[in-house]
Amino acid sequence: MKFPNKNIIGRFGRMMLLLLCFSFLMAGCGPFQDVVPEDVHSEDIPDEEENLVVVGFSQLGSESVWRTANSESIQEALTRENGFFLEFSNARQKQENQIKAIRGFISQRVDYIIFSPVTESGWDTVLQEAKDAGIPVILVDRKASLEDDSLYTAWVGSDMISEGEKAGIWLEEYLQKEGREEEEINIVVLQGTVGSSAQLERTTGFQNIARKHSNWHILKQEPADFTTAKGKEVMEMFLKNYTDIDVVISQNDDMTFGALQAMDEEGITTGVDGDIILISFDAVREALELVSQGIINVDIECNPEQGEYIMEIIRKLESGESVDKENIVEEKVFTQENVDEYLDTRTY
Ligand code: GYE
Repeated sequence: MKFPNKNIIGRFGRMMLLLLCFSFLMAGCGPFQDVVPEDVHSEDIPDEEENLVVVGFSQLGSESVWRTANSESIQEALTRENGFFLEFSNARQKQENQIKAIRGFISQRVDYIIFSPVTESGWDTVLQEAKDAGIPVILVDRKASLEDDSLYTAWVGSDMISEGEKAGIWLEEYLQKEGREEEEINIVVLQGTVGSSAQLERTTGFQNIARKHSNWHILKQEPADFTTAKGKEVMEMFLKNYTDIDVVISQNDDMTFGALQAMDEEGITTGVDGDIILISFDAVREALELVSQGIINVDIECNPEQGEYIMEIIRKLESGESVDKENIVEEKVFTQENVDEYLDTRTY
């Protein structure tokens, strides 16, 4: 076996620990009350013969349609039928909850920890604890900025700098097609959770392109936490402060939905025939429908279906094979021209 410390108590021992932790949790007095796994029931606790791979998953929250699809993809891959016992913990967008969940997984001696870090910094200590316990960590979706890269075994996610660049390149080409490449262009940006990979990298990527255009002016970038409610609030503020917005960039679809409500209330239209150019990220079904209707100009896809990749990585590690450290998922760009052929098959 690859991770020798785990053999000290063996898989059966870990099942017993899991059972013990679970009874604590049910009694409401255990160390994990704040990180109650959502899907664990006493009859689900695996027995020794099943020989399941126990995985603790700290998901950062449930703030967006994308996030729900990401959780589902992982839950659908790491099933009992596929040989896994998955403990799911929702951190509700709080780093402290994720740290608690990870510590809980360590004391249960799970076989693997997977987690999506809400923000990039602040993980060195807890991941060192996981390493010391001999538990491999697989990062999913967002990244962690670590002093020591050996604190995680693999990462599965998107190239979000490239996503930001795709948004910039699309805008470049669009303005050119419209004969507006010389015009002064005012841009506002609804950003995601401050310090998250998605916010940092999409911002950097777009700026990589924007800096080539002295006539593009980013009037304001304001965080709206990836939620519809915040997206609406921040867009209202933009509309109050700026009367000459040409482009709205929203770093996810949920904020876009909120921004659209705010603009609609002011009688402002968006999209191919609208007053404002609207650029979004994620490409969930409801947003793709708005692309098809010409209300969102372009949606840069971010692919949440990462469960299969994680399953493959764990299977390889279980059989002693090496794995790639970085695993980037495939993504497209959707406009009115190509969106209809993908709409039918979009499940989230
Ligand atoms: O774009 C957003 C979510 O980290 C890529 O997080 C993810 C982002 C996604 O809340 O909708």
